[in-house]
Amino acid sequence: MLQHRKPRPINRREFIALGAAGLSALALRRAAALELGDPRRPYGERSPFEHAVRSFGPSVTPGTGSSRTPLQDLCGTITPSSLHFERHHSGVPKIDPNAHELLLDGLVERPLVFTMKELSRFPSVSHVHFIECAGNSGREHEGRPGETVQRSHGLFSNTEWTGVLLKTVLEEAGIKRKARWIVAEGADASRMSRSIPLEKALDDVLVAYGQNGEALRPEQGYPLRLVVPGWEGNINIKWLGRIMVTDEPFMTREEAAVYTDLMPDGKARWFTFVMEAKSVITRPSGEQLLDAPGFYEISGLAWSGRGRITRVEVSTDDGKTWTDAQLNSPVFPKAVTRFSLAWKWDGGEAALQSRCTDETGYVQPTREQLISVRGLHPGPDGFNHYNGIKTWFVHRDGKVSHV
Ligand SMILES: Nc1nc2c(c(=O)[nH]1)N[C@H]1C(S)=C(S)[C@@H](COP(=O)(O)O)O[C@H]1N2
Ligand SMILES: [Mo]
Repeated sequence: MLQHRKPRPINRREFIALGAAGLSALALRRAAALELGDPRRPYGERSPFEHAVRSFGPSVTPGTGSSRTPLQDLCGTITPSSLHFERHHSGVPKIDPNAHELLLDGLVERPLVFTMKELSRFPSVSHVHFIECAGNSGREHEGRPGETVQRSHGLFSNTEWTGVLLKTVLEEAGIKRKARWIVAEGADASRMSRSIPLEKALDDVLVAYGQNGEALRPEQGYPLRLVVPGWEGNINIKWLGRIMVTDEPFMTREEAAVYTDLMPDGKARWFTFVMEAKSVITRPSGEQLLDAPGFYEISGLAWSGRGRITRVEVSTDDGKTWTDAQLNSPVFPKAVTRFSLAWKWDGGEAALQSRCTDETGYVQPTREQLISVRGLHPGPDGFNHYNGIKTWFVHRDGKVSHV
C-alpha cells in the first residue's frame, strides 16, 4: 500500500485548545506516551506494526528453492539482512565457525588452510554490492512476471559486505604462473562449485564474513561466502569451504548446463557472468493504490554489474517521453542506486517506466530489443539475464498493476 495519506486538518476543539493553552494542550496529547515502555532487549526486533516479509511458494523439499525480497516495502538502498532474498540448492547448513576452515590449494606455491580466526586477522574491507540471481525478472520475458515487484524482481538484494579481498589470501598462498582460473566450492550438501577467471578473482572478489555490520546470516552463507561483485548470483558461493587455483574452468554442472543462455539459433552462451544494467520502479508498483490525484514520488532501484549508474530516466506515458530522475547519493559501483522523481498524477491512466544507463554508456533495453536478440524460448533453468524495461500501469481508480 502507498503510505500517502492526506494530512488531516486539526478540528475546532483541538484548535481552541491550542489557542487557549498552547503548550499544555501539546503536553496533554503526549501524555498517552508517557507510560513506561518496554524494557531493553539484548537483540533488537522491528516494531510489531511492521510486516514486510520475504515471500516463497512451495518447493520440492523445504530447504531447496528461493525466497524473494519485498522491494516495494524497502526504503533507501540497503536490504535488511532478515529480508535478503535466498536461493538454496540443498538447504541452509548449520556451521560452527570454530570448526569451519577454508582450504586454498591447486596451482599455488603453498597450499593453506585458514580458520575463521585467521581470516579475521587479515586486512578487512567493507563494500556495498548487490547480489542478483541470474533468473531474476526472467518471467517478464514470458509475459507472466507476477503481480508485485517482489514477485517480478525480488531475487535481488543489496548489502554492505565485510571481509578480506580474495586477492589478499591468494597472494598469501602464492599463485603459480600457469594459473588462469579459480574454482570455489560450498560446504553445503550440494557442494555448489563455480569457476571464476583469475583476473576477476584478483580484482574485487571478497571472501566475506560480515553482512550489514554483523556476521553473515546462515541463509547468506554463514560463516563465509564469496561475493563476486556484479556477477550472477549463483557464482557467489555460500558456506565457502574450498578455493582451488586451476589452469582451466572446471565445467561444473552449474556453469556448463544450468546458468547458460540459450540463443535463437539453438546454441547457448556460456560464462555470461555479468548482470547488465537494470532498473525497476518500486513505488508506485503492482498492487499498490494511489488514494487520489495529486503529488507522488516515483521511486525505484537501478544497478549495473559493470560499474556505476550514471543516469535514470522515467516515463509516465509508456516510453513516449522521458524525464531525468534524481540519483540519490552515494552511488557505488556494482551496487544499488535509488532514484526518485516528483510526479503529479492527474487521475488518468499512466504507464510508468524507468530506463537506466551505466558508466560504460550501456542503456537498459526494452523487452522488444531484448527478445529480438535473445529470442523467446526459456533456457534450461528459465530465462536468465533478462534486464528489459519494466512497465507498471496506473488505472483511473488508482490501482497499479503489471502489464
Ligand atoms: N554453496 C552454495 N552457494 C550458493 C547457492 C547454493 O545453493 N549453495 N545458491 C547460489 C545462487 S543460485 C544464488 S542466486 C545465490 C543467492 O544468495 P543468497 O541466498 O544469499 O541471496 O547464492 C548462490 N550460492
Ligand atoms: Mo541463482
